[in-house]
Amino acid sequence: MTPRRSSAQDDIALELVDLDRYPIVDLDSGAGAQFLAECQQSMERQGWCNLDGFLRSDALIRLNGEANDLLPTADVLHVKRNIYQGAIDPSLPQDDPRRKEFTHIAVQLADDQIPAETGIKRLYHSDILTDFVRRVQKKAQLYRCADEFQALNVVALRPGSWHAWHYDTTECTVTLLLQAAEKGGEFTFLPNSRNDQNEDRAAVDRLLSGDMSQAQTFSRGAGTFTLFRGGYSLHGVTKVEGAHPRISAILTYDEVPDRVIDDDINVRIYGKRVEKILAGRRADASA
Ligand SMILES: O=C(O)CCC(=O)C(=O)O
Ligand SMILES: [Fe+2]
Repeated sequence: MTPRRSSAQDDIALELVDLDRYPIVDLDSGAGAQFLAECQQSMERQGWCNLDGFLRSDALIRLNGEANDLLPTADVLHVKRNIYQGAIDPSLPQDDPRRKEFTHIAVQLADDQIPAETGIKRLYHSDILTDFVRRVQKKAQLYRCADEFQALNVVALRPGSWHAWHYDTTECTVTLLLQAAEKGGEFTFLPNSRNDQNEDRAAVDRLLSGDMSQAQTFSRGAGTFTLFRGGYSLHGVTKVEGAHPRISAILTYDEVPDRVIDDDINVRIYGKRVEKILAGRRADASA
């Protein structure tokens, strides 16, 4: 009888990730341990870790092709929200910029619209990848977000669109650029602009008023994998310019297992489609 291959050997990360450059398979010895230490230092020093060319070039073509094939089935979302994505701090004055709502328009596939067999879904479900993200973020436990809509998203920003400033509803986010904008479309953020107690309000207000001088931005080519603490770092994407959309995959993680997001937040983000799904479910439950 042929022995069953171990799940590590079946892990899609082994096929898609440029393991020569980014040895995420063995982080406990040699080149892998050194690489992990560098990522952790980058996270600690700067609040982010940027891995250019993380996907092998053939994998990038495949994942971007799949995203482009699926995107015509996606909804065009008009996402209107304040930066906290939920309740605004009522102690803030009415005209405080942090009470402001911003709108961005995105063609967006929610997790439930991305088939299990796609490369991006399989990559997100890779335990090797999740463990790598956990160790870079220095968490004792890290789980893929369990929310049926938010866990993994593919977001296309068309020319003229931006991604409005916000904090993510989960702490650790990875953004994987699948198709770069010709111009603009820069991922921009304030690393660790808040913690559980405080927020750097001066820096936040500056960004919200359009002053980008304190914000971190860096150009990222397609295939770049960026780790940061999205729940604690105010961020967004500048206006996309040129002829084609910018497409990124958003992979979310949480220290708490089985993390799901409140229905009202999901309805605010994903709109009518999700509202219908949730209402249908409530109707079934009360039938
Ligand atoms: O597209 C990106 O790089 C970031 C998008 C983002 O912040 C989000 O979807 O929460
Ligand atoms: Fe985000």
